[in-house]
Amino acid sequence: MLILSGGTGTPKLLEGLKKLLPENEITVVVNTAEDMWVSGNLVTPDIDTVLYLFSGKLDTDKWWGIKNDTFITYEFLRSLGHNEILKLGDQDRAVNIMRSDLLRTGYSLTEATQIISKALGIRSKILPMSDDPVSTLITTSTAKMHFQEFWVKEQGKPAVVEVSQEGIEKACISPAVLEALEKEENVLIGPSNPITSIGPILTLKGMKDILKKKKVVAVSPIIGKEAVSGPAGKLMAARGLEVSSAGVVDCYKDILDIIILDERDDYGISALKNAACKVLITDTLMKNVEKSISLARFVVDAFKYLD
Ligand code: FO1
Repeated sequence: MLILSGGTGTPKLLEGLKKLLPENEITVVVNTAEDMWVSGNLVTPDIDTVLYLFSGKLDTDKWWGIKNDTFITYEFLRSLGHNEILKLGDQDRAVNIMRSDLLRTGYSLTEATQIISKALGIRSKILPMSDDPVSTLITTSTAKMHFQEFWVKEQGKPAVVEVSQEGIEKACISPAVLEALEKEENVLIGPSNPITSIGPILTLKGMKDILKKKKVVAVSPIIGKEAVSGPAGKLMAARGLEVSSAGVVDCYKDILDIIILDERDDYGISALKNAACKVLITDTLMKNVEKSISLARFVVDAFKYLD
């Protein structure tokens, strides 16, 4: 199975999938539009969450960073008056340093990710969506800023006027992702933010045309008129989309075969009664590992409807 991932929603489902499927049958294509250079090193939050999840290192209280990491460098930098936007743990920073060093030596982001992945003992394929830089920018009523500045520094509070992705027109799907897509029939879009986590992957040139030919199942990250977590609602509204599972289906129109809705999502269930895609209903709230595994099982079974 090939999974499109970003943020923290899809990694929760990946936690279940990796317990059900052989690790070498899992390929994760990851959003890179939230990547940011911090103090000279490239931080790739969505890739790292997946790397740390598969290597058993993820801090699953926050769903980013390494569990039991220390923050000695971050705190010392602060004491010197150097305030970083992202609170980077020491081990997490070590991964960022290794990645950035590999990039400076001439490796692509895909190659650097493969090297780190191997060093962490991971057998699943974790692939950045592109080797070209893309940045999600948020325009508020007073400023235009990087996604991390909006989400971490401003705590997602300012009203959002526009969401754009700098570099997306020039960015290409990486050769490794193209190769993986050639081999894989089943594509899962995890319950991540459709605008900033999944949106950049789908906007890459040619991606939607490839996915039209695949079996595509998505799990909605919205229940009723609210996102399960994160800024998805605010950002969907800024794009003029309805904040609902119907709005999610709108984002994935033309490529989606099945949408999985939460059993509490009365609004979505009724709004999608006559949807062009099939609608399946289950408990999608992954409050613990057991819930992640049962949703993962439901997702694996959903693809059988498309055989
Ligand atoms: N999220 C926060 O809310 N505060 C942080 O200080 C923070 C630091 C951080 C460092 C490394 C990393 O890989 C992720 C980090 N995140 C932090 C998470 C990140 O901002 C987002 O949750 C992801 O971009 C999700 O889409």
